[in-house]
Amino acid sequence: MRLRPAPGQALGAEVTGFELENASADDLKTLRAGIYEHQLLLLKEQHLDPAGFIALGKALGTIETYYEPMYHHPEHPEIFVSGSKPGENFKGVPQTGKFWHADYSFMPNPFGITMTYPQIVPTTRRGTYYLDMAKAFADLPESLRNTLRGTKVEHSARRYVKIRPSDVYKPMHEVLADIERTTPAVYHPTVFRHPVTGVEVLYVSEAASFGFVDRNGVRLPGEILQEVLERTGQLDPECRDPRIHLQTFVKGDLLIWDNRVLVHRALHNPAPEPAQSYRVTVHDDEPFFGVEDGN
Ligand code: 7UC
Ligand code: FE
Repeated sequence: MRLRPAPGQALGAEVTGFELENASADDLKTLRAGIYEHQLLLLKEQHLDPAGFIALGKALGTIETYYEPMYHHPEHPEIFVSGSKPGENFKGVPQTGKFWHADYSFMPNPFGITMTYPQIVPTTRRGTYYLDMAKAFADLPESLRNTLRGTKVEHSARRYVKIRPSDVYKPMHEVLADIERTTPAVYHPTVFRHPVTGVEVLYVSEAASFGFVDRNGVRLPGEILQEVLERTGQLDPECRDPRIHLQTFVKGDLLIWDNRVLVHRALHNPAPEPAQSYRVTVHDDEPFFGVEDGN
């Protein structure tokens, strides 16, 4: 097994020669450490069946099964299926994650690690954009960093939850009320220290963040959220900020990333080309929010 930082890239490392069946305890240790050191790992030439992909998740921690069954693989609910495969009797949800977000940030207890394993890779325009929110925080003006430290940020799924087949013909207000019941808004630390690397992470995304609340429960002006999103490069639909990394992949690639520090955004081919990706998400052994920065 070999782990090499991606040359000339802002983040990421490539892992070759990793085989789960033959991995030693040391290999798994290297893999786990690599997630936090490089934020994004690209494992080459993987040949895992669904059970093997789940086994890899279990080797990294405790699997979180997605709360909405519409995404579940029919035989393996631990696998979230994005996209669909023609001719198969199950379909995943097409065009997932086309917005800046951290997975499960709208939940009370998000997971630290996301893995995706593309099964059908379209020929063009398919990849995932990544942005390091520790670096983005460090780049903010000192006064803005001080304003954000010690605040909470409201996260909700409400903007991007997808209509389910069972929602058809329902009045909109019922669909919206159901979203608030199933995934009530949560208030997370806006800035926390990563439990492994110790860096300060800015936990804000365009898709899920709805504003900041100070220590006394007073809401900060909405313009502050706009400024933070603007300065971190999340408002440009073309994703031109030089800090944004576009990860492309070929069949056999398996991506593992640090879901605390990276926000990501899927790039989907708008053409109705077959595309399918499996996802397994994992709680590592560390508290998600590490130590909250109260200064
Ligand atoms: O369909 C989707 O884009 C799924 C998204 C709303 N949630 C992914 C997650 O884990 O947060
Ligand atoms: Fe995602």
